[in-house]
This record gives sequence, structure tokens and C-alpha cells, in this order.
Amino acid sequence: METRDTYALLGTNGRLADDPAARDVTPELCRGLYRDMVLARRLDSEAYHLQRQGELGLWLQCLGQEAAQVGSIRAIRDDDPVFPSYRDHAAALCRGIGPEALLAQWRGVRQSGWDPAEHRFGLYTLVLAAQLLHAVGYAMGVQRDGTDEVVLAYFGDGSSSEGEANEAFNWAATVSAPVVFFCQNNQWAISTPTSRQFGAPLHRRAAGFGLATELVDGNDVLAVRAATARAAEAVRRGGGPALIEATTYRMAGHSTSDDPTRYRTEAELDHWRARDPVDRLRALLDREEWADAAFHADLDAEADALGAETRRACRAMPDPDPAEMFDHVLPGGSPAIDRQRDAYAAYLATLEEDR
Ligand SMILES: Cc1ncc(C[n+]2csc(CCOP(=O)(O)OP(=O)(O)O)c2C)c(N)n1
Ligand SMILES: [Mg+2]
Repeated sequence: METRDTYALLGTNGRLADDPAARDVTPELCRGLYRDMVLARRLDSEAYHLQRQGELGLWLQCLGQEAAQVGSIRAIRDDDPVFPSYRDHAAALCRGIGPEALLAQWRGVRQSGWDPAEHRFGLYTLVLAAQLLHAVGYAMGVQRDGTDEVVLAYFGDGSSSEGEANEAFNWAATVSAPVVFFCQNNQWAISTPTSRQFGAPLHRRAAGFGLATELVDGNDVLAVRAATARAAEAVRRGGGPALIEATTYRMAGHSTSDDPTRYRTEAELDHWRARDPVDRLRALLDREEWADAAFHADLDAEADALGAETRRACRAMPDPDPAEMFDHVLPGGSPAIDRQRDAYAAYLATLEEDR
């Protein structure tokens, strides 16, 4: 199947391509993006280990996808609303969402961890592609408010098979909604490979809906940033919605409940290890001598502190009263929910009696 050339700026050897966007690349920009990715990787790794130690019920790692997330969210304005999926931890960190907020849902102590309005970052959506329709609806509100916000919506390759995704693309195109759909094509939807999701490459399918599209190397943070900035600028000018397909790889299992060795090979992992997004930017920093030993020592210390804070904040979260789960089902509750709360309390009391 014919695909467009993948847009890239940074080789695995750290060499910058001869491209107009490379002129905007500064040492300061690269150090900032590198820091974002290193911190995200540390938080992700700590959370994984906390799950293994029984402190979290589940965790979905973003390992390998840091460039796709950091490059895209750093390309838009801080007030542009974002509708994430569920492994967008690097993007969340860039929006100031800290470890306690990120882990609460996965520790099962709260139904969500942060205020979406404060961070301009929606709650994680586990119902695949539902957030894409929310994003289009929000973008229609932006149109009616007459502001120039651009909505960024993340989703995965597997999610693109959902009816909701295709409805969202079509709906956004027909109303010219100010949305950038951002697909992290990490090659897998649990154990289903992309080859079983796409009859045609996603960026080509999206073009058929009338979206402006781009295919980008999702492990190249500079290319992702440049492509997202271009797309967001065109959307902000009123050019209609866009879709970016970022080619990346989910280096870990789907979740901590998954064993990826059952369905993929070590050779495939090696292929992607050689394209690691953090190593690639590090190669540029080293090659150009844009970061000295003090920068790396400070960043290591900052990552260690974030790791320690992640462990502390996780273990410090108190267990909620089980009845609290009924409080957030409907605003103001309902008689049916009250009956369920009472029945559950009665059931818990029988457990106490058995002790
Ligand atoms: C509507 C719906 N169907 C099925 C699932 C179960 N499910 C959870 S994650 C997942 C795979 C999603 O793959 P992809 O969209 O590529 O995202 P990734 O996990 O790779 O980031 C599936 C099938 C779900 N959460 N929601
Ligand atoms: Mg996927």
C-alpha cells in the first residue's frame, strides 16, 4: 500500500536533516524537550514498579512514546485544550499534572486525579476513541465562543477502527472544527498488529474524510513538534481539522496485565530500541555539545527526586471510604443510587460480622 514519505528531522545518529524547520532548532529547545522526555520516562518506570509491588492496580506504560507526546504538546499553546487517551503520561506531565494526580486513578482511590479545566487536559478516557467525539464537540464550542484555541486529541492505531473515530473525523471535517487529531501509531492494539487495523494507512484514510494529514516519525521529537506546530497553525487560521499519524512503538506490554512475549519477537524490539526517542535526541545534544555534564547531573538529580516523590505520593494516598464510589455517579445523586449505596453498606456490614 502506497504511503506518503515519513517526515523526519533527526537521524538516529543525532544528525539534523537539511529542512527549513531545522533552522528553528536551538540548544535550549532541545535541552527542554530532552528534560521532558527523561522525566516522563522516570515517572513511567516508577509507576510500573509500584504496580509490581502491589501499590497500583494497573499501569499502562508510555515507554517509547515520549517523543510523540512531548513533541506534540510542546507545539501547541498552554491554553489549547487536550483530550488524552490513557497512556499519555508524558503529555500530562508537560501540563503540570504531577505524580499524585496521575497515579490516583490507577491506585483505585479516586475516579480521576486532576481538574481538566485547570490543566486544559481532559481526564483519561478508557473507552477507545470516545475522547475524539468529545474533542470535536468541544471544538464546536470554541467556534461558537469565537476564540482561537486549537483542540488536540490523542488516540491509538487500534482506536482508529472504532466507529467513534471515523464519526469524529467526518464530523470535524464537515463543520471545519479546530481540532488536531494525533494518532500515536505504536504498532499494536494489545496483541493486534496495525496490519489488522488498517486497510489503508490512517493518514490516507483521514485525507478521504477531508482532513489535512501528515505522516511523521513519532520517535523524532523535533519532527513531531514541527509537524504539530504546522498543523496547529493552519487549524488556528481557520483551515479546518488536521490529522497527524506518528509512527512510534509501545516498548512495554499493553498494560501491567499483558505479556507481550506471547505475540511479538525480540528482533522487533531490537529494531525499535535502535530508534529510541530519548537516545536519539541525546545523540544530537552530544554531537553538537549542546548540554554539558552539569546539565545531565542536574537532570539526573531532578529525575531521582521525581522518582522519590512518585513513590512517596503513591503510598501516602489514603484508602477512600468504599461508599464514596456512589457519590460521583450523577451530580446530586438519585434514589436508585441511594438504594445501591445502602445495599452495599449492608453487604459490607455482613463482612464485618464474619470477622
Ligand atoms: C470501546 C472499547 N473497546 C475495547 C476496549 C479494550 N481495549 C483497551 S485498550 C485496547 C487497545 C487499544 O489500542 P490502541 O488504540 O492502539 O492504543 P494503545 O493501547 O496501543 O495505546 C483495547 C481493545 C476498550 N477499552 N474500549
Ligand atoms: Mg496502539
